Amino acid sequence: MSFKEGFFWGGATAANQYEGGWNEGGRGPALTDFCTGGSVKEHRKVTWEDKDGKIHVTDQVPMDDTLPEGAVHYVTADGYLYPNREATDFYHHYKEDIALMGELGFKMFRMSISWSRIFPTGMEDKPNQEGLDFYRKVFEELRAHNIEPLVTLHHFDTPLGLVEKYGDWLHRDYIDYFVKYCETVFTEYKDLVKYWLTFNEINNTIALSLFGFSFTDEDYKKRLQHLHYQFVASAKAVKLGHKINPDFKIGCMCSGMVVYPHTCDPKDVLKAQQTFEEGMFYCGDVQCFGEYPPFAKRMWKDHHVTGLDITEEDKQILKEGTVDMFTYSYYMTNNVTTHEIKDKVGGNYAAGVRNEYLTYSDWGWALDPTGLQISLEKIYDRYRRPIMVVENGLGAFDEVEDGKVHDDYRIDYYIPHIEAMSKAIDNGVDLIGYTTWGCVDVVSAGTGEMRKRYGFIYVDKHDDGTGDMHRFIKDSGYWYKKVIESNGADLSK
Ligand code: BGP
Repeated sequence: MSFKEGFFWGGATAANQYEGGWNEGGRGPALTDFCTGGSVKEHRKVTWEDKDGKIHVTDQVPMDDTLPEGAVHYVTADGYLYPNREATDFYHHYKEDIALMGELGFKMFRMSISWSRIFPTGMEDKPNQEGLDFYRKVFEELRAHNIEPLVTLHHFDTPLGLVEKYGDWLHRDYIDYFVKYCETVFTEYKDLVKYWLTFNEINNTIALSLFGFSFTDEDYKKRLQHLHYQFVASAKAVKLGHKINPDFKIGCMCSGMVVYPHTCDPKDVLKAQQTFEEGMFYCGDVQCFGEYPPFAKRMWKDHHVTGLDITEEDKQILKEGTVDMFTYSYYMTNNVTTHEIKDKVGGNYAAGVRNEYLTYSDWGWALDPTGLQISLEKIYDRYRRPIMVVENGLGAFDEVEDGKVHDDYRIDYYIPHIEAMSKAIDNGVDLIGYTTWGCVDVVSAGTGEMRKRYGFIYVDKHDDGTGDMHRFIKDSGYWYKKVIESNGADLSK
C-alpha cells in the first residue's frame, strides 16, 4: 500500500473565497473584498477613488494591488458584484459543512484565518475577541469530527488598512504586524491546531510572469522586495511558532509552477530549467534552506535589480526560521520555448505553448497527472522534507439534476492524480497529505466566478449573487469517501 497509515486525506479552502461574513463579527475589510467578479475573457476589476474623488475601474493585477498615492478602494461601484464578500458563507454554515466533511471521512481540512477578522486593520494593539471566538468554535468542531485542521495564515487577503497605508507588502513594518497576528493565533489555538502554513502560493508574486503577466524591471524589483518581507515574516513566524508549541509543524506553500521544454533544443531545456528555478525553487530554497539560491544572482541581474532591502539580520532570521514541510498546489503544467510559436494556450492563469500530448480544462488548464508525479519527485529530491499537496482539483461547470450532481468528469480527473501520488510515494517521496481544492464550492480566485466549481460538496450560490446556499454532496464526494476509507487503495467508480 503506497499511502502511509494516518495519511491526511481531505480538502482545502481559503477564507477570502469561502468564509463570507465580510463585515460581521468585528471583521475589518480585506483586499479581496474589493475585487469584482470576472471570467476567462474579462479580468477581475478593482474599483477605487483617487485623491480628487474620481472613480476608477482597473484590472486586478494579482499580488500587486497598490493604488496611487492618496487613492482608496471604492465600495459601491455601480453594477459590480464583489463575490468574495459573502462567498459561500462558511461563517454561518461551518457546523453543517464540517458535518458533511465528517460524513465523507475527511482526515484533514485546510482553511485560512482571515487576518482582518483578528486585527481589523492589521494594526490594532488588541485582537478582535469575536474573531478569535469564531475560529475557536470552528477548530473545536473539526476536532469533534476527528478532522485535523491545516491553517493558512495568509491567503491573498491582506487587511485593507495595511494595504492603503503601505501598499501591498511594500513596507518593512508589515513584518512586525504579521508576526504579532501569528503570535496571537499561535498562542490562542496552540492546543487545537498543529499544522500551519505561512503564505499561500508565496511564489505567485514573481512567477505570475509564467501566466502571461509581464512586469517591467521596476515592477519586478517591487515584487522581489514584497517577497523578501514575506520571507522574513514567515521565518520569524516559524521560529516563534516552534517556541509557542514545539510540536507545531509549519510549512511553506508554493504554487506548482511546473514547466516542460517544448522541444529538445538544449536552449528550450535550459529555459525550462531556469523557469522552474525561478518559479518554484527561488521561494522554496529561501524557506527550506534559509538562504537565497545561487541562481538568484542571475534573476536579479536579468532584471537589472540592485539595492534590495535585505539586511544581515534578515539573513540570520531566514536561517533560523526554516520550515518543517513543503506544501504546494498542483493544477497543471506549462510548456516553454525559445522558438516562435503559433498555438498558444489562452486560459485564465494558463499561458504559453499548447502541449499536444495533453488535453485542457474549460478554463484552459492543462490536465496532466504525470506532472504531479514529476513535481513531487523533483521537489522531494531537492528538499527531503515531508510534502503535502494542499490544492489540486478540476474547476468545471456542474449541472444540478434532481438535486444531484453527477460529476464523473471530476472522478476521472482525480483517479490518475491519486495514482501519480502513489507512484511518487513508491519512488521514495515522503508525501503525508492531500487536500483537494475547493472541497466545498468556493468563489474562484482567478476569475471570481461561482460557476467554476471544484467541490465534492455543492453550494447553491451563483454568479449573479442568487442562491439559497443549501449544500449537498456530489457523486464525486461519495467516491472520495471510498478512497479515504480504503486509504487510497480503492479508486474504482
Ligand atoms: C490557487 C489558489 C486558490 C484557488 C486555486 C484555483 O491559485 O491558492 O485560492 O483559487 O488556485 O484557482 P481558481 O480559483 O482561479 O480556479
